[in-house]
Parts: sequence; C-alpha cells; structure tokens
Amino acid sequence: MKRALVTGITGQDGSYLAELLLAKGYAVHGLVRRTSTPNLERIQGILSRVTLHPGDLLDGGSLAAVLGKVRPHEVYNLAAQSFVPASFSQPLFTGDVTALGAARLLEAIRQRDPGIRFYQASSSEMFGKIRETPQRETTPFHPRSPYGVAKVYGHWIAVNYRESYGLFACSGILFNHESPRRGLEFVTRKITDGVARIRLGLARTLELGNLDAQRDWGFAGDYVEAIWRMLQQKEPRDFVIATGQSHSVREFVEKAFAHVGLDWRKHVVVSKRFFRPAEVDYLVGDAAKARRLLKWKPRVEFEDLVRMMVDADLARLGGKRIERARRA
Ligand code: NAP
Ligand code: G4F
Repeated sequence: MKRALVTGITGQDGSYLAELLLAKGYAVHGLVRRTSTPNLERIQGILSRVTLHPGDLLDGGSLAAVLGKVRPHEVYNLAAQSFVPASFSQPLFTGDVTALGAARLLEAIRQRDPGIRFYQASSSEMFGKIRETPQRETTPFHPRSPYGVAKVYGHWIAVNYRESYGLFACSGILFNHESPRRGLEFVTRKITDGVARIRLGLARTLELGNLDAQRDWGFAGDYVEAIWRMLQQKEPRDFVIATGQSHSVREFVEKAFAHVGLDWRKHVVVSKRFFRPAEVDYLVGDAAKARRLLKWKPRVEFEDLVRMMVDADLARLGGKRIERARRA
C-alpha cells in the first residue's frame, strides 16, 4: 500500500487531496500544527481514515521526525501562509513558512530518503505583473506580494533539488481554485458567504475591495486530481493548472447575487480597506502541457462553481438559523 504525507491537510486543497488519495487506496498521513482550538472541520468526514502527526514547517526537526515515522512514498507540500494580504502585514513570517518551509521539507527528504516523490504547491501569484498572456510554464515571474515572492523561492528550491540531487520534485503552478471549503477571507468565499447572509436576512451589505481584478478561477476538487497525476509520471516536471478563462471580481459578484435573485448594486460597498499595496490585475493560464502529458482538464465551469458555493453557504447558514430558532 502506498503511503502519502500531506502537509496542509486541514486546508481546502489538503482535504480534497486526502479524500482523493483515500479513494485511490493510499494510507494517508497528514502533518498538523498545534492550534489552541480544533481546526479539523474540513477533514471531519475522513478523520477515522487518516493518521495525523504533529509538526510545523517552521520546525525542521519535526519534519524529519514525521518522515522517519511515516516513510512516505509521496509528499505533497500544500502547507503555507496562503493569504496574500496577510503576507503584506507579516512578510517575514510568510517567507519563513511559505518559502523556507519548502526548503526545510526538501532538505529533510534529501537526508532521510531521496527516493520520495515531492509535490510543491506553487502559485499563479508568481506571475504577478504579467509578462505574457496566457501565462504558461515558461512565462517569467514578477511577483507582486511577499506571498508571491515566497512562492517563487518555493518553486525554484524544488527545481533546484531536482537538478542538484535528482529528487523527483514537481512544482504545480496552480491558478486560483475555489470550493465551498475555501477560507472565508478569500474573495470568492467572502462573496458567497455574504450573498447567503443577505439572502437569509442576516446582513444587509458586503464590503469588498478591487472589483476590477481578474482571475482564472477553477474548482479545487478538479485541481487535486492534477496534483496527484504529476507525481505518477515517469519524469518530474512542472505544470500550469488553469481553466484558460478569466473573470473579474465584479462578474463573480453579479453571478452570485443574481443566483439568489438580488441586485448586487444595492448591497456591495467598495472599501479602500481591502485594496492591496500592489495588485495582480489579470491572470489567465494555459494548461496545454497538463492536457497533453497528464491528460487533465477541468470539469467544473465558472457559473457552476459560483452556484455550488452560494448554495453551500445558503445551506450552511440556513441550517444554523433554523437551529438557533429551535433553541430560542
Ligand atoms: P489553505 O486553505 O490556506 O491551507 C493552508 C494549510 O497550510 C492549512 O492546513 C494550514 O494549517 C497549513 N499551514 C499553515 N502554516 C503552517 C505551518 N507553519 N506548518 C504546517 N502547516 C501549516 O490553502 P489552500 O487553498 O488549501 O492551498 C494549498 C496550497 O496551495 C497553499 O500552499 C497555497 O499557497 C497554494 N495555492 C493555492 C491556490 C488556491 O487558489 N487555493 C492557488 C495556488 C497555490 P492550519 O489549518 O493550521 O491553518
Ligand atoms: O481571493 P483572493 O484573496 O486571492 P488571490 O490574492 O488571488 O490569492 C489566491 O490565489 C492565489 C493563486 O493565484 C493563491 F496562490 C493564493 O494562496 C490565494 O489562494 O483575491 C482575489 C482578488 C484580488 O485581486 C483582490 O484584490 O480579489 C480582489 N478582492 C477584491 N475585494 C478581494 C476583495 N480579495 C479579498 N481577499 N477580499 C476582498 O474583499
């Protein structure tokens, strides 16, 4: 039985990837950092089938210890400080976790078992101020946030360990991918949560930042399939994973409000508070290499993604409201 170690298993992608690996018959192990309150909500349904190990990307010793205990065939490094605005307020912490964390893990792998296959969660944020459209594996990077800069380091250290030590290290350059499990601070989920609250009478307005930014948004469930496929190839390579379609935040807002029969203009307030010191205006990816070599393509379309997320938030908040009324 193949053993996989997933860092970031409590996050959006980690939870989908763990489910996929279980379905494929893997023994799934997850690295979890210590928190004062439990944060296992996203993996609640599979808790009895995965093995969790305490550890932190900030602590190289803990990574070596977990590798020694699990002896994984594959390591998926999904853990990161992944929220762009937080990287502006905590640039050094973001660098330590998101950049050096990848190096700590690669170094522990090199020393313990260089035969382990390694996946690095790279990001379209690395393209930042874009040099060509659409962005592909060969497009030069120009990151626009400390997060983007940290991800460039993570990408190149994975490439470097492949070239220097022959590690089977792949970097997946994933464009934005969303789901009902997306963190509430990211714009898509903030919108669908806000729409559901307004529809249910729990809120009146939704405060957002730059509505003109454009992103290539896919569904996280589709993207973890691509991640897994990368580590099943004969050769380690880097891949762009994207839908090839870009939409503005404004379009996402329009679609989400329209889905519940509301006019967004009556509810959305634009606030300077949510603008960034430097913005990534436009991203759209070319996943031709993944289509060709991984036989991968996205299944969920933009409109379906918006509807899926709004419906999930309506069900969650509607259920909570009924529960509160029952208790009152
Ligand atoms: P996410 O929901 O924010 O999950 C991040 C995970 O990292 C959480 O499990 C978190 O644990 C863990 N983590 C944070 N700091 C850690 C540390 N010091 N040690 C160990 N674990 C730590 O992110 P996601 O959306 O699933 O994304 C997964 C990865 O893909 C991230 O590296 C992200 O930067 C990258 N990425 C995401 C996208 C996207 O659109 N979603 C696109 C490109 C790349 P806690 O639960 O304890 O916080
Ligand atoms: O949803 P976002 O916070 O995602 P962002 O910055 O694109 O980063 C996400 O995708 C990356 C892949 O490219 C990942 F690597 C990264 O970990 C993360 O998952 O913001 C999207 C856009 C931005 O242009 C932002 O300025 O939405 C704009 N926006 C407008 N109003 C807002 C808001 N973003 C947030 N978070 N909150 C707002 O109120």
